[in-house]
Formats: sequence, C-alpha cells, structure tokens
Amino acid sequence: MDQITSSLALYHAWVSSASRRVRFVLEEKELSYQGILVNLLEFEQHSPAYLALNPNGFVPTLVHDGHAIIESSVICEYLDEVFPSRPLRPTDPRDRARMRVWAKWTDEVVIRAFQVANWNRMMAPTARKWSDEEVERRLKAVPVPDRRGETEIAHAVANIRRTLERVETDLSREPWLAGKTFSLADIHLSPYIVRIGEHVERGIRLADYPRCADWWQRLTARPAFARARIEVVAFKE
Ligand SMILES: N[C@@H](CCC(=O)N[C@@H](CS)C(=O)NCC(=O)O)C(=O)O
Repeated sequence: MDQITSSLALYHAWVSSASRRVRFVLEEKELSYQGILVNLLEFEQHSPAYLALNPNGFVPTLVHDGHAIIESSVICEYLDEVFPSRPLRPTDPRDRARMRVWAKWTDEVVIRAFQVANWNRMMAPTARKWSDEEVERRLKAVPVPDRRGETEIAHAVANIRRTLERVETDLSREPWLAGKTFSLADIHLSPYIVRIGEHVERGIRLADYPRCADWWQRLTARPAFARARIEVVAFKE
C-alpha cells in the first residue's frame, strides 16, 4: 500500500461497493483526494498497518488530516458535514431521517445480503488454491467472521428482492429515495444496484421494477457516477 501524501486520502478497492459509495460522494462534491488501493485478494486489509487504521479490516477508510474515519455511510456523512458545499443530505429533518433509514437498511441488510450471496463466487477461485492449514490460518485472521454459508443465500436473495420493492414504493411518492433531491440515500444504495446483474440467474431483473429502473437511469447519468468508476465487474467462475 502507498503512503499518505494528501490531507484527504481514501483506502479503497475499485470493486468494493462500500468504497464506491465514498468515491461517489467525493466526486459529487468535487473533492480532490489521494486514492490508496488495498488489495483484498492479497488480504492487505488484514495487515497490522491497515488494522491500525480500521480495526474491522474492511475498505474503505478515509484519512482526513491524519485522522482515520471508518464505515462507508459514516464517512459519507462526515464528508458532507466537513465539506458543506454541494450538500448531499436533505435539509428537511423528515427527509434526512428517511435518508438515514436507507443508510441503516443498506448497512444492516443489503451489504450483508450481497456478501453472503457472492462470497463463494468471489473468493472460491482463490480459496481453492489453499491447503487446509492455509484456510485455517486465513480464517483466524478475519476480524468480523460472519459471512459464509450456502444455507444463508436464499435469505440474502429475498432481502435483495425486498430492497427493490422498497425502492419501488418510495419512488412512487418522490423522485429520489429521500425526497425531492438526490441525496446520500441514493448514493448508499447505488453500488448494490450496479451489481443486480449478478443475480439474473436467481430471477432478479431491474426491468421488473420500473420506477427503480427509471431512477437508475437518472442516477447513472450523473457525471460524478462515471468519475467514481462504479462499473459492472465480471467474476471469473
Ligand atoms: N460496514 C462496512 C463494510 C465494508 C465492506 O464490507 N468492505 C468489503 C469490501 S465491499 C471488504 O473490505 N471486504 C474485505 C474482507 O471481507 O476481508 C462499511 O460500510 O464500510
């Protein structure tokens, strides 16, 4: 991993959904920052140097003037608080509360659903090369070991469907997830919608959720979305 050379640095991975949220915020706010790539497949996120910044062993971590801020949704609010121009939090307290409910839902339900649904697909090709001792050693180093197990996949997929239904309901009332303006609520969910295509074989298609599909078109047309490099990634099976 590179050294920090800027007052605003983001430890991240290109394909990490949580990292994508923060990159989206940085680009919406047109903040310049130093990106430091963390190689997840080399487990750099579990190295002592990285754990000293982020004891959970996850990307992203933002370092602002030497202080580490962790948890993507917390980082996004932090950035909006510290850099108030181009605001991304609704001004109306009720809309702001709705924005936080979406943050909570994506943090507590959606992230986990994607981790469970994709764990085998993402890690299996690498893990297959390891000996039993190596697997044992790697698992011991995981600070938050809660996301494996085929039996949980059906539950995870049901939660992805439930999320799309909630988007559909909210958008039947207002153009964006937390009201009349684009906000962190839309940003929080966006990296997961980009990955919906990974679940086509499970019968999940964005086209079946027309308001969500329209919202997605409006969101992906934002120039910051392209700059944040939130692209579809093809996993090698
Ligand atoms: N709640 C954390 C979750 C972050 C997270 O799940 N990061 C994943 C990449 S999207 C990660 O670092 N995985 C590494 C690992 O599982 O060892 C956040 O929102 O920042």
